[in-house]
Amino acid sequence: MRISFCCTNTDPEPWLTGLRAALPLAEVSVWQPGVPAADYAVVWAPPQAFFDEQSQLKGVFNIGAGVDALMKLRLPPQAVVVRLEDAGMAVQMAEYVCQAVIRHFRDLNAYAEDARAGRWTFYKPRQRSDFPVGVMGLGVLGARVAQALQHFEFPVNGWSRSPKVLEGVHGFSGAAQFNDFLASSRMLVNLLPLTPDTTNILNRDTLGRLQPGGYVINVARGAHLVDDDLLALIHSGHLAGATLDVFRTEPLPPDHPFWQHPKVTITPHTSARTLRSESIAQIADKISAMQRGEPLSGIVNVGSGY
Ligand code: NDP
Ligand code: OXD
Repeated sequence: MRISFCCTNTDPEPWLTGLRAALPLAEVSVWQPGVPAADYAVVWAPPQAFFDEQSQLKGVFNIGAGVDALMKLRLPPQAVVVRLEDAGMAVQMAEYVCQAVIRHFRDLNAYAEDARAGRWTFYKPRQRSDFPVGVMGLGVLGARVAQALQHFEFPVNGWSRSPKVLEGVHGFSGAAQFNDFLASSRMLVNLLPLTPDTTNILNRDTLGRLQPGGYVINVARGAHLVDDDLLALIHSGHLAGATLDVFRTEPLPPDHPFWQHPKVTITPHTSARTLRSESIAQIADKISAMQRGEPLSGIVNVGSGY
């Protein structure tokens, strides 16, 4: 069995070592034009030339949860596309989102600023019931985030394409219930995949439907958010601010207004990092299962784009 590794911005050596250790019978190598045909591919944002040449692949394993970069390419039609499921990302996402929610709810940015200025100031405690959190996307990551937020006793709403029942979460589904979901939420967490249906979904109209003093946490993809609409709604006072981990252009361009905005907190696409050893173990297990002809979870539905 041959495995071809084609991941942009990734040091291949530790991945090759890990994959060879987990699958000792496999020949694992970095893709270069002209290398022999492989059975499986391990990829992150590969070039189109990779699939044009490796058109016989049986399985394509994405070393991330989001497959939007892959979905823009022409893929071999017989290849099964598999994305990472959790692999250590869900707990990271839960801790990141909970800290962003709590930081806003508890006025911790204001306290940090006061401390730097030598001010011993108190802010009035807020009612948790006034801060319902809406989680967009109740998949592997969104469901874990919704569960973690409940530990801090925030009211939690969830929105997904198909109806989902999660204990303690007020569920909404489909386009028909989207406006009700937004109107029931003050803080909004985006954990949707980027697809044609969800591109620009965080815009002036949708964010304008959040409860006044709304707060946006985007940890999915930059192209979900219309940057200028977010800034306009913060400027108008309808939104209190945002925590953003993902951007239309990454790295965020130096002249982008998000860098200096006092009400926008940014991090460099780091809310849930791909963990190498967990990911290799998951991918190796799935390649072995495929070799044995067993069913797999985490298969991407290319028609729906996630
Ligand atoms: P999943 O595929 O497990 O979950 C996706 C969820 O979104 C599902 O609940 C799905 O609904 C819902 N959904 C999809 N399309 C729509 C739609 N049109 N309307 C309403 N709901 C919709 O994905 P994960 O939870 O594993 O990952 C989510 C995203 O998080 C990734 O696609 C990626 O972009 C991002 N991500 C970001 C990271 C970072 O570091 N910033 C790290 C990892 C991932 P249904 O349940 O009905 O299918
Ligand atoms: C992912 C990511 O999709 O890192 O896994 O953004």
